[in-house]
Amino acid sequence: MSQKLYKYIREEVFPTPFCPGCGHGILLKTILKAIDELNIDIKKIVFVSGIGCAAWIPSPHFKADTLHTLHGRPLAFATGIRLTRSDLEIMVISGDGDLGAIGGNHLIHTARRNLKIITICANNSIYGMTGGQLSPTTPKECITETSPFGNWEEPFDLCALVKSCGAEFVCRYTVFHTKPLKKAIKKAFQINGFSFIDVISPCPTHYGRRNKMPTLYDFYQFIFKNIISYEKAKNLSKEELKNKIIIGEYV
Ligand SMILES: Cc1ncc(C[n+]2csc(CCOP(=O)(O)OP(=O)(O)O)c2C)c(N)n1
Ligand SMILES: [Mg+2]
Repeated sequence: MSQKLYKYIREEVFPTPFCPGCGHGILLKTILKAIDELNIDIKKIVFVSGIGCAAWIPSPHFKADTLHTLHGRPLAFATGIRLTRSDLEIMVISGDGDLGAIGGNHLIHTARRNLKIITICANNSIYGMTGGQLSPTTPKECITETSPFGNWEEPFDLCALVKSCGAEFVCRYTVFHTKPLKKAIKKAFQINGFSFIDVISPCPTHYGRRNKMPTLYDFYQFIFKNIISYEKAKNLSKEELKNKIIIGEYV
């Protein structure tokens, strides 16, 4: 982390709770970089998170107002803030399980209402904090704690879901795409509606270890072998898109 960003961090929380190779730390830095480059006073942003490793990105790390809420409920809290404080920016940062599973209803209805809330999903395709159970974004056939013979469920494309509900700005990048990711976070601050940024973030400890990708480098290779742009993906069949990671702007 560059010295410049230390002013946004509660130094007493280091070393971080993240495991070696976890992508959530890269996302943490990219969010702070975007805020720093926009010159926004971090005290004018309320960060809201649910429960999970991803929820630890803002709280306890950010030296700002943070609400560490109930599992699945950050968007409900964020809605309350939006209705009462139009002067503040609101950024929800949480996991694929928190936003897509237990919080799935809040996600679709906040997108439908198109409230001005920036939502960043740190998507590691697993319930990381609780030991690696499958989540709604776990790819088919992946081994998890609760699918030892492979996941047979179709995963959710959270971007497609949120887009269909009426969100204003929807995109996906990975933690290996820090430049477009930072640009997207900066853009989200200019959007006068609901923004959803899905960020593919490796979890070597629970996801990688069980799926022959025990290091961050393994994920790096896997991701660059399987990424495809949203524009190209539009013309491909469901079969051709199997296990592909679609990146870019959906809306
Ligand atoms: C009501 C409730 N149900 C279940 C849990 C247990 N729980 C805590 S975090 C979590 C999953 C977190 O997964 P995700 O949101 O993807 O975050 P990650 O840890 O993967 O970053 C679960 C099931 C809880 N805390 N509260
Ligand atoms: Mg997760």
